[in-house]
Amino acid sequence: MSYSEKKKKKGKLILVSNREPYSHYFSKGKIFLKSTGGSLVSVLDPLMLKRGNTWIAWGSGSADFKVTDPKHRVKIGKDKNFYWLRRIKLSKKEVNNYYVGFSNRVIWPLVHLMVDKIQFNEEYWETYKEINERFANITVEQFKRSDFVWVQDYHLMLAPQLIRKKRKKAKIAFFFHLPWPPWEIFRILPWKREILKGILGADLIGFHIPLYAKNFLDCVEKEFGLKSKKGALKFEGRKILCRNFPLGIDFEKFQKTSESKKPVEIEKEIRKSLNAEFMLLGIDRIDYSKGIPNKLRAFNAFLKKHPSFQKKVVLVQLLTPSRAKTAEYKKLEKEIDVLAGEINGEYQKLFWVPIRCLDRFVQKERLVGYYKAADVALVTPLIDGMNLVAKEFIAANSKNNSALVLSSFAGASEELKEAIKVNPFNQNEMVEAIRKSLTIKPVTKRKKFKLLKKRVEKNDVSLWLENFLKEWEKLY
Ligand code: ADQ
Repeated sequence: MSYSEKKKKKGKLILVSNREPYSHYFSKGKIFLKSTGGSLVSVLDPLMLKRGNTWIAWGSGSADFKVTDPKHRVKIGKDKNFYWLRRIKLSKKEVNNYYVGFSNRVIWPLVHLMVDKIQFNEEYWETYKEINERFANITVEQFKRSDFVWVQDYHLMLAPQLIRKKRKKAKIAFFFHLPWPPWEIFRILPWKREILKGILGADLIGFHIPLYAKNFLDCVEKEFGLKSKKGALKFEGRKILCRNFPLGIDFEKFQKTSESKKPVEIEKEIRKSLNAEFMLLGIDRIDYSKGIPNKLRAFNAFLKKHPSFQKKVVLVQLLTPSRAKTAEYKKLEKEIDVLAGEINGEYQKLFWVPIRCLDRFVQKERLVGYYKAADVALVTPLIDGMNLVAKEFIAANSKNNSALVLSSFAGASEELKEAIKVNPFNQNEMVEAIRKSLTIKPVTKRKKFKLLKKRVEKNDVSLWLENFLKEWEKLY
């Protein structure tokens, strides 16, 4: 029996997140249900089926409110194993201000240290407050005394405190999926105090790595003059614990998928279509934090510096459309397109195209097929909270014969010690890392890969969950 099962009787769980685990949508006049996917949903969904009360989230699917009851709820699961998905309706304007605006145009660039990209806007902030209030009120409506309330991520940083105001004794936790910036950056936010207070409404605050937890505690100290000891501090008479919980992936699922028939066929099909000895792979959402132009420029410089690799190596770059298709993202999409076009124009030969950009979301089996087909994964974000692509790539390669080039500025870099580390801003280092990844001795490569795999397997998403719940339940 797992830890969470043993503790099941201790109280039910209310999850509060911007994104819903399932959405209903119309297609050809019919209504379909789809999982919104991701490692997090795949681990939180079974947990919720076992001990969930309600999952509160924005109902973003086109048919979401066609299937809900009068209380905007839809039942997920059946018999004893079920939970309610309580959907929150947001108007177009609210989505634009709270989600596209405050979350993605203010907080996202701020925590990714790109201050010149922040679009400060009072209306975004006002709506962010309103929507957090709405999430908090609905949580309180669903709340029973023994419930545990777990708020997720940067869209809902005010919610813990707003819930606390109405339910003083509630057991509240918060997990932040992005990097937390140093005080020198954070302090420019006009609403810094309210945001910190909001998060401090939780009893347990989780980050991916120690650096982010340290930065957060430093901000709290600078803003409120509160000192912490081993991650613990007192705020408004309550004890709060702040710690790191590095998120992992569902290792077993990736490994199993990678050994099944379809990904193996897809792997062969991809390799055949490339007509090259080596395949480099990039998989990123189209976002400036992912450093895609830097990667393409480095590949260009690599081909220039090491012409013997021309006609031998292809970079396959999968691009996932980002959360909100804003003008900034469209600009980046164009930049990537132009860059790839220029590089291809310069080097392309008969039967060899150096860069292939594929702008689409692919199904899991195809994604694993790409991971398997690659000799090297180039995971080179300028900064990233964790980066799950690096971990998925490791789990999906059953032959242990690939190499991972990883940005030192991805949270995953702390754990994945055997990867070839790079500073994505340093082009020479990037070029050298690509060369190294393609020429590394097979024995060394295998040895390093096996070590990486061990880590990803051990620190998988269930361990993350187990550790988080254990720490949280210990507080009461
Ligand atoms: P993201 O910025 O979305 O997440 P990441 O952790 O890499 O970044 O997760 C991306 C996910 O999307 C992966 O599971 C990947 O498989 C999938 N994906 C990407 N492109 C795809 C494609 N073309 N087709 C199908 N699937 C695709 C944020 C933070 C990260 C943090 C996570 C989790 O920015 O730093 O790791 O949350 O906390």
